[in-house]
Amino acid sequence: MIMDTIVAISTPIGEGAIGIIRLSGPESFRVIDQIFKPYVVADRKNREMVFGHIVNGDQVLDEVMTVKMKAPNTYTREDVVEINCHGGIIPMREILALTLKHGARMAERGEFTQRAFLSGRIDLTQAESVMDLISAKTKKGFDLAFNQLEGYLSKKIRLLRDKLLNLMAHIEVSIDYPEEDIEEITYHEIEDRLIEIECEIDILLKNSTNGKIIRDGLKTVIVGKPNVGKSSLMNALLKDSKAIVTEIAGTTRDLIEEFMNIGGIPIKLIDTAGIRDTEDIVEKIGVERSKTMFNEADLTIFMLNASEPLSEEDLTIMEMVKERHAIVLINKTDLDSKIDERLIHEHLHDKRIIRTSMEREIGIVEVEKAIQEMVMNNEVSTDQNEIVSNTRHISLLENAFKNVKDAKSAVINRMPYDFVEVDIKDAILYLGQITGESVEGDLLNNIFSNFCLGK
Ligand SMILES: Nc1nc2c(ncn2[C@@H]2O[C@H](COP(=O)(O)OP(=O)(O)OP(=O)(O)O)[C@@H](O)[C@H]2O)c(=O)[nH]1
Ligand SMILES: [Mg+2]
Repeated sequence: MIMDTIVAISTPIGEGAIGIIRLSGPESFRVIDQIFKPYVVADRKNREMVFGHIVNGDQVLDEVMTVKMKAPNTYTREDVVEINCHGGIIPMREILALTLKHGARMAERGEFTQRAFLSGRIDLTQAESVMDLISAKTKKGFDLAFNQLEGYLSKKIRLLRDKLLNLMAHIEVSIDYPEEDIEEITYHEIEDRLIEIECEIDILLKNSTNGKIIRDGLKTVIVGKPNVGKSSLMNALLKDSKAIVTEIAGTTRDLIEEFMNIGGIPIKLIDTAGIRDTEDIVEKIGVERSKTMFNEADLTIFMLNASEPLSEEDLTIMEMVKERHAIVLINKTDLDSKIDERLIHEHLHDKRIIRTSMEREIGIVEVEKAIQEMVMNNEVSTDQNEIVSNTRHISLLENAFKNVKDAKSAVINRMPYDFVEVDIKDAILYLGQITGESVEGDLLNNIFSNFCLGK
C-alpha cells in the first residue's frame, strides 16, 4: 500500500509555550528539508533535535526545533518528523500551511494511530487504548488504558480465538473421518472445551461493567421532585457551587454534568430538573431530559424532602427507582419531619436510605461512601490486565458469548457437526473484530474518527 504524507497539529489548539506539528509518510523528510534551515549545518543523526528556522523562501516564520525519526522505528512505522514551534495559533497555522504547500496532506482524525495499526505495529484494541489514555479521567482509567496498550487484553482475546480455531480444526477432522464409535467421545470433548471458553468469556464480561465505569465514569443521576435539594447535593459533592440553588421550585431546567472522583472511581454526576407535571415549556423539556437520563444512569440518587409529606410525584418516582441501582436520600432533616419514613423503608426496603441535611452538611460523606461501596460490591477485579472497558469490545464479546453458548447447546442436543461449526465460526469472527483481525474499512474509519486530530 502506497501512503501519502500526512500532517497535523498534535498539541491542543490555543496559546501554549510549545506546539508540535507532526508529519508522517514517505515525503516527510523532503518536506522538512525544504522548509527548515538549521543554525549549524551538521550531519543529522536519527532522532536528534535540531535548532533552526522554518522558512518560506526568504521569509523566516518561526524559530523551532525539529526531529527526524526514520522508519520503521516510529509511531506509524513511517518516516516521521516533528516540529516543535511556538505554541500560538498563528505560527502553528502558518507552518502547517507551509507543509501542505510542499505536498503533505491534512491528517484525518486518528490517522497517525490508524497507520500504526495498518502497518501492524499495534492491533485495534491497542489503537483504541491510545485514545483512552489521552481521555482518561482518573489514574485507574489511565492504568487500564495503559495495560490495554501493552496488549494484555489482545493477548487474552487472541488466546480465546485460537482455542476456538483449534476446536474448529478438531471438528473438521471428525467430519472428514466419521467413525461411529469415536463420535460420542468427540461430542463430549467439544462440549468440555466450549464450556471452558464460555467460562472465560463470562469472566471477561462480568469484569466489563467495572471496566466501563473506570473508563467512562459511573453515570450517577440525582433525581427527585422540585426543590428537594438536588442541586445542593450536586454542589456539596463537587465542593463547588456549580448548580444554581434557590428556594424556587423548578430552578434547574437543564441537565448539569460534572466529573468527579470518589476513591479513584470516576463519577459523572448529573443534576436534573425536578420531575413534576408542568405547563412551563422550558421546564417541561427539562423534565423530559431528567426522565431520559434516569433511564440511562448506572446509579440513581433519589432525593426526598423530609419536611413535606410524600406527594404524588414522590410516589411516581419511587416506583421508577424500585427497579434500579439506587441510593435514597431523605434530605432537609434539619427541619420538622413531615414525611412518612416507614412507608419509604417499606417501599424501598432493599435500597440504602440515608438521612441528610444539605443545609447542615450532614450525610454527605456517607453518600460518598455508599457510592463507592456500590461500585466495589460489583467486585472490581484486582487483575486489571484483562478488564474489557470499551463498549465496542463488550458488545462483540457478548455476541461471541452467545455463539459459544449456541454451539454448546447444539453439541448437547447432538446436532450435526455443521451446526456446531456455524456458531463457532461466528464466535471466531466476533473475537477477531475486537483485535482487528477481521474488520472492514468502514468500521475502521468509524473507530479512528473518534480520535483527536494529530494522534
Ligand atoms: N433547611 C434545608 N434547606 C435545604 C436543604 N437542602 C436544600 N435546601 C434548600 O432548599 C431549596 C432548594 O434547593 P435546591 O438544591 O435548589 O433544590 P433542587 O432539588 O435542585 O430544586 P429544583 O432545581 O427546583 O428541582 C434551597 O433554598 C436550598 O437552600 C436542607 O437540607 N435543609
Ligand atoms: Mg436544582
